[in-house]
Amino acid sequence: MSNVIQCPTWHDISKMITDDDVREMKNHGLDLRCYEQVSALAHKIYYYLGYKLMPPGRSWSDAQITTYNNWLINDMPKDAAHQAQIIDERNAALATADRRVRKDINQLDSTEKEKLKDAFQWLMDQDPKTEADYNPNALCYFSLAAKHWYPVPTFCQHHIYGYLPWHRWQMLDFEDALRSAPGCQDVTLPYWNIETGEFPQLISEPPFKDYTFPINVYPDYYDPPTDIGKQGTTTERNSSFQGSNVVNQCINNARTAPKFSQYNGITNYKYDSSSHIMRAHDRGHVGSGKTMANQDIAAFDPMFWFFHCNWDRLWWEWQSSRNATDLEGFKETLESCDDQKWLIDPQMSISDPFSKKNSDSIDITQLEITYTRPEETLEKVKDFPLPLAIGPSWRDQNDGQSTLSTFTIAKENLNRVSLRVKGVNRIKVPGSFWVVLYLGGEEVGRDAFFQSTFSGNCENCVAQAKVNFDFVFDRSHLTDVEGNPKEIKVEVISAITDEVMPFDAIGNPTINIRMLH
Ligand SMILES: [Cu+2]
Repeated sequence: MSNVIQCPTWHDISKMITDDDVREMKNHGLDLRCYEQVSALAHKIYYYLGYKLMPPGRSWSDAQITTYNNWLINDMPKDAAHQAQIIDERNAALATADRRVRKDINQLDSTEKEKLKDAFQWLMDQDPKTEADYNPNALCYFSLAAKHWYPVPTFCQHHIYGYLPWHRWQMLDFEDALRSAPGCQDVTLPYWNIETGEFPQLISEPPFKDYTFPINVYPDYYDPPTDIGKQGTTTERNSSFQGSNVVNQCINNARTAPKFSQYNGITNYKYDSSSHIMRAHDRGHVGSGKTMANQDIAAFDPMFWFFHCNWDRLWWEWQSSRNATDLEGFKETLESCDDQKWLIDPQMSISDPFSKKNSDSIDITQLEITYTRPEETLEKVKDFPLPLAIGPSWRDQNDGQSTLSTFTIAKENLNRVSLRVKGVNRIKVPGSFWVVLYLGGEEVGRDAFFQSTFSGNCENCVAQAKVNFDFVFDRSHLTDVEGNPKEIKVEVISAITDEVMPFDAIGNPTINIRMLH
């Protein structure tokens, strides 16, 4: 036997035991063909197998020993039915476990840090060694991260209504997995308060520092634009977080959103271009590094979990500020024109592969989750260095135009202009990308879009191929000190390949400038 079995049953274990073994152990009063007898002594047997003391002269291969160890880890299932029963019992035990108090990652004490490391490392140790070993349902780091995008099927929901509920279930799923590590039953997932603008120190330590792909994540039919994600490659991260000012600006705008569609950024099934929480999330991904910027593989970077735990916390913070912490209250934040099927339809509201309903995700107190307040940062995040805002709170489709034949522009709006990069066909860009605005040769702002490198493969992405980017600033920035017009330049740059995309290759977007009023 050369391959490790991730979730073996007694059937698999018993096949590794030879008739010679059975004969020899009979003399010691042990029937190796009897499940009850072997499981009762299973850990002691592991000692002899693990140190290759037994069977004498025919010690097991490492793959066999690991398979046996996997059987122990999974509570020694006898057959498939028993395996299912064990999983149910584990879930029931988890449901009654202590409250999950999720803390700021910078607030963890040394015991909590060690436990978190142990739990991550344990999950990584359970990873498949070969593609044949890969089991999407196995409790291992690779399989848990794989639920996000690659390997197929690609479950994650981005830029659609279910984005926040889906990720809430994903965090819970991952936290449960961490809790199945030996001695880690009460570990909780901490969050990275992205508004600090700095990566937390802990993520520079193993096992959070990086992750090496044990097997290839990409399907055979797809040749990705970079090698990260292929077997043996390692995740890559920026040395420091980039773009925190725009992220913070979007978070602050989202905080004031009265309605969920404005908070979430979806109106009439369409991702809109205002400064909402999904935009903040997208920019956060792209500003974190090559792996986090790549939707295909983002979840394999260990920082992904702390990053996403924070979006869940921010959503809860917003829910709390809107009395939307239970389903009835939450429905009040939906606009009358919003379709609610994604939330309440018995089938459509289910988040695959977690088999959980979006409606059940709304009240996290029912899930025993609480969040501590983030640690106050000593150094206040610097102001945006350039006199430019990215996007108004909610740029209405009609902002900057009038339906009246006679009107006056309010004094405070006389100098406010909005520059919209309109109609970027994101399917034509290989993966996530930056949209950078230059005035007079100087970079004054950048926005980002987060997506898979193979977005043409996703029906949702194809249906929403054209996206817009808004920059809002004072009109005076269009001219230099002598009053001469500055050159206006926009670049669309792939965050995966660093390639600058010519406009005629990305659906000929236009740059529209309007006076806002
Ligand atoms: Cu994400």
